[in-house]
Amino acid sequence: MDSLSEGIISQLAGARSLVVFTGAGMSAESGVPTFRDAQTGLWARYEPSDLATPEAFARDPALVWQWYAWRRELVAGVEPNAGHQALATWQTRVKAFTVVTQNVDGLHQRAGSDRVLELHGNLHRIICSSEGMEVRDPLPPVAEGGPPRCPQCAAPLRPDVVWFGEALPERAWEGAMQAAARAEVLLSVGTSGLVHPAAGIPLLALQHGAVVVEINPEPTPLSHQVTASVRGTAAQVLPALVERLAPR
Ligand code: BV8
Repeated sequence: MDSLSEGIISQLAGARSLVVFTGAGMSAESGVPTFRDAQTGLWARYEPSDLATPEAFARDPALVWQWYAWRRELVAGVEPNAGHQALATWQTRVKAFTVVTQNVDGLHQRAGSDRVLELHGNLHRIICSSEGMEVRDPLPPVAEGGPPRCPQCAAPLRPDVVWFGEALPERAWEGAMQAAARAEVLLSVGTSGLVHPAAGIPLLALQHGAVVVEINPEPTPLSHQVTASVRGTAAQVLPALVERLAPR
C-alpha cells in the first residue's frame, strides 16, 4: 500500500462518491477459487467458460446444474474475508459508496455491504429458464440428476447468473455505468479485466476524471492505465487502507 502517494491517499480519504469494482480475486482469500485458478477435483477437467454458457446448459443441463450446485455448496461453507468486511466498514463513511461486482457468490452482501450491483447475477438465486421468474426454496425435486423443473411451466430451472453470450441485467449495468461516471474514486480489486463489457467499468471512471486504483497481486491489462496499481491481495490491502483512511 506504500505505493500510494500521500496525494492519492488524501483523494481516497476525501472522496464523496466511491465505486469498488470487484472480481473473483476478491473472494480468493475466502477459499473460493478464481476463474484463472485451475478448478478443483471433479471439475478440474472443465473450463468455466465451457460450462457458463447457454449452449452447455442446453447440451447437458445436469452437468451445468451440478457445477452450480457444487459452487453453491462451496460458497455456503466459506466466510466473507477481511477485504469484504473492510468494504462494509468503509461504506459507512462515504456518502455514495457502490460495490460493482462480477462475482456471483453473494459474499459482499454477507459481509454487510448494502449497495451491491451484481453485473453477472447471483448463483444462489434460481430462476425458470423459460419465464425467468425466481423459484424460491424448497425447490421441486431434481429429476434423474438434472435441474429441477419449474412448478409453473415445467421448464428446467437454472441459476440466475449471466452466461457468456448473454446480456447483463439492465438495471445493474445502467447503475454501474452511472456510478462509475460519477465516481471521484474507483478501486478495481481482484479482477483480470478480461471479461466484457464489465471490464469497461474502470476505464469509464478514468475517462470521467476519477482516480482509479487497482489492487491485485499480479499486473493486468489495466495496470498501466490506472492512477496507481497496488501489488497486494484484497484481504491484506483493503483493511490496511481503511485503517489508514480512518478519521483521526
Ligand atoms: C455479452 C457469471 C452480449 C457466470 C461470468 C468485447 C470484447 C471481447 C469479448 C466480448 C466483448 N463483448 C462480449 C464479449 C464476449 C464475452 C467475453 O467478454 N469473453 C471474454 C472471455 C473474452 N462477454 C460476454 O459474453 C458477456 N455478454 O457481452 O453479451 C449481448 C448483448 C446483448 C444481448 C445479448 C448478448 C457476458 C459475460 C459474463 C459471463 N459470466 N460469470 C459464472 O460465474 O458462472 S464471467 C466470470 O468470469 C466472472 O463473473 C468474471 O467476470 C470473469 C472472471 O474474471 P475475474 O473476476 O477477473 O476473475 P479471474 O479469475 O479472471 O481473475 C482473478 C484476478 O484476481 C486475477 O487478476 C488475480 O491476479 C487476482 N487475484 C487472485 N487472488 C487475489 C487476487 N486479487 C486480489 N486478492 C487476491 N487474494
